[in-house]
Amino acid sequence: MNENLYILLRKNFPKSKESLFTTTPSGSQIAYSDVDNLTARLAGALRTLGLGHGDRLISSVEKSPEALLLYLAILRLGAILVPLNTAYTIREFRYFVDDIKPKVVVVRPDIDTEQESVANASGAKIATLGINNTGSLYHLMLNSDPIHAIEPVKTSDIASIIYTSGTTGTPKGAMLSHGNLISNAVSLNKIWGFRADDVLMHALPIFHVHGLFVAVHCAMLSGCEMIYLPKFEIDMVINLLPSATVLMGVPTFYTRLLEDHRLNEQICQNMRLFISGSAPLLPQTWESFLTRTGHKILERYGMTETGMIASNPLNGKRIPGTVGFALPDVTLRVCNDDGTVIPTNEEQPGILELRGPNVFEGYWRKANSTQSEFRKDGFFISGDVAQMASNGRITIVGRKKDVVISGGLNIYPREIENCLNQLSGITESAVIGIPHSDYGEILVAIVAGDSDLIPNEEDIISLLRFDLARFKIPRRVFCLDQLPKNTMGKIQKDILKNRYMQLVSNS
Ligand code: MCA
Ligand code: AMP
Repeated sequence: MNENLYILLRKNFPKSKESLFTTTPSGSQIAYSDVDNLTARLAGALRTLGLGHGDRLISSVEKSPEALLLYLAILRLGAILVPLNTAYTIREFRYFVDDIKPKVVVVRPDIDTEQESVANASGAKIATLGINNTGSLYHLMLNSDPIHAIEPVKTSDIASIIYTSGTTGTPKGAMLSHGNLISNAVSLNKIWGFRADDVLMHALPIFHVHGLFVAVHCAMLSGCEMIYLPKFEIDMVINLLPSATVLMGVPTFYTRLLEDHRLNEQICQNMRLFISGSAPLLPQTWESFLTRTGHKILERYGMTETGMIASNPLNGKRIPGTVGFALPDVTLRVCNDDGTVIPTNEEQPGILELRGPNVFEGYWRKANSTQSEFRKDGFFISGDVAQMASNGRITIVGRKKDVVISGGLNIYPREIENCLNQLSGITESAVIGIPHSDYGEILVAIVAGDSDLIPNEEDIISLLRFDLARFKIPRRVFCLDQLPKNTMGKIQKDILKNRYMQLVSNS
């Protein structure tokens, strides 16, 4: 079925003029009846900037309803959205611009001159977009002819490229097609029972699959309202929870809610569903949430490259510590490292592999990386270690890949180690994840080398901040004479984890 995702979303807009698409805590509202017109006008503005079918647009803007309309306008044109975390440093921003070669770059109205010169050097057109209709894109929209036609696309045409850091330390752009996004959206909307009278509390960032696709598509396919928050801010969430029916979040949302004495059954009385994903939800968080609110959090599992893969059931048993069953159309198997399938009745842990219409089209300009993550029969190798029960229920028991998940953000140690190894005196480093009650895991770095030359902890952290977004900065840096290694010369991160666990946890 060749269909532009926007057409599918639009088919489900409610007919009533009053039905709201987004409301914000500051009181701004967008009605579904205005979305088509607004996005047609934004598409006109983007076309004036030269954006067309298959062209890439990088957006590095604050979360706002306007930024969501930008996404929809890009879909309409058959162009490709590449959303970036605004926390990225200029070094990171330059990498993405060089890799993507965008036709248009959209940044905040208070654009810094470094970003401007990076975008200029790439030959891209620059526009700005802020909250409350600020920025040059809005003015362009007022002066451009709307484009009402919707670009026909093929199922495999790319709608968005989302960066995910790589185990090599180099971020890779996962190309997600209209077909990928449609299949996942339709499945999730159905299995989670979304309906027109739902009100989704949207507190996630919109530069990841979770906030941009999983949450937004579920809401739009049922034509329901979103309480659209700039970020997860506990007072705002607690105050608005009584007006919501669904919350989608990372485990940190739930641990922060539990830390707040105002969380109780009463403020959740209109809620029908709490969904968690992007990182493991601890069973004790699940139990405490049930005790405090009477709600069983529904945990699901996914990846940038695949969208959602498995989910606990809406009706049926939600088991803490498990991520439920494969989504419709998704085939899962658990394999040994060499790809041989472990029979389900053995219930042995192995690498989870999957196939389905949700699986991405490959990494942008990285054909070799793409090839190495697929089996010959088309199964994608997730890198997560899972166990499948004989009824198909999946438990994620670990990760084969060296990644730390902090507050739902995936951080690849190699990227930070590469930066550390360039600092004076440091000959080798290891970045590890230490369990943390708020973020799930936090980063700790251990460096070794010439102790006379190695900068002190504070200086190392300051130096890293030039290169890395702040969420990638280790909380602590320790210096050793030597890092522990096995007989093959590989750094033994498990030994380091055990050693620093007690010292650092929750500091
Ligand atoms: C912010 N900081 C972090 C994180 N977020 N540090 C580590 N891990 C984080 N996740 C740092 C900031 O740089 C800042 O550092 C300080 O913490 C406070 O920043 P603030 O903005 O106040 O952050 P926060 O309120 O603590 O935010 C935590 C958060 C947020 C609410 C958990 O990170 C969040 O919304 N995470 C969701 C991420 C997400 O959507 N993940 C989905 C991707 P300093 O003080 O040094 O400046 S995975 C995905 O899409 C797949 C498909 C899936 O399965 O869902
Ligand atoms: P990302 O690469 O940012 O898309 O993150 C995807 C990774 O997050 C997966 O490969 C898992 O390691 C992890 N993940 C997502 N959801 C869950 C979950 N419910 N439980 C455990 N890990 C999860």
